[in-house]
Amino acid sequence: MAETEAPLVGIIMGSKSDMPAMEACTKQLEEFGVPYELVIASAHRAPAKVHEWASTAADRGIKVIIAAAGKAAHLGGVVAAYTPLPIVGVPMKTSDLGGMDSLLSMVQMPSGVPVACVAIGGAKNAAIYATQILGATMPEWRDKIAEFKAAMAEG
Ligand code: RP5
Repeated sequence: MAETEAPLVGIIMGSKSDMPAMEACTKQLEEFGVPYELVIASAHRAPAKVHEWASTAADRGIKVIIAAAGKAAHLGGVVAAYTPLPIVGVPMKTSDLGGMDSLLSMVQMPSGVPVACVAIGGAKNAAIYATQILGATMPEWRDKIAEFKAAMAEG
């Protein structure tokens, strides 16, 4: 990401242990050229940090948030409480329940507070989806997605 570019995607993850799995997300955003910012903040270990980051994200120019967390993965829902921005959750694979714990915690948000959710470990898809959300209103990113899909179709 160019230092001068204001981030459009905000990535938040519950632990630095989520970083290896989320490298597929940052790599894909970098391939698209989407500027992003990344923060590590746990909903249960650092709730004040989550609050501060989420409640100021829209004013910083962030358009969409990617929230990655594992186990009792309530991070996306907590972030959703503090921002009007759309949130894409990435449930982390876990050692105890294989990520089903993360998936169900994330995907089962009660009506009224949505968190979109990709597959367990679906970090790359989160990046693509976030870019598609940008593309809904910004032609530059819509074009990137169109190029990406055309390349996929060619195999
Ligand atoms: C969650 O708990 C994190 O998102 C991570 O996936 C999981 C385990 O965190 P660590 O104990 O590895 O820091 O908060």
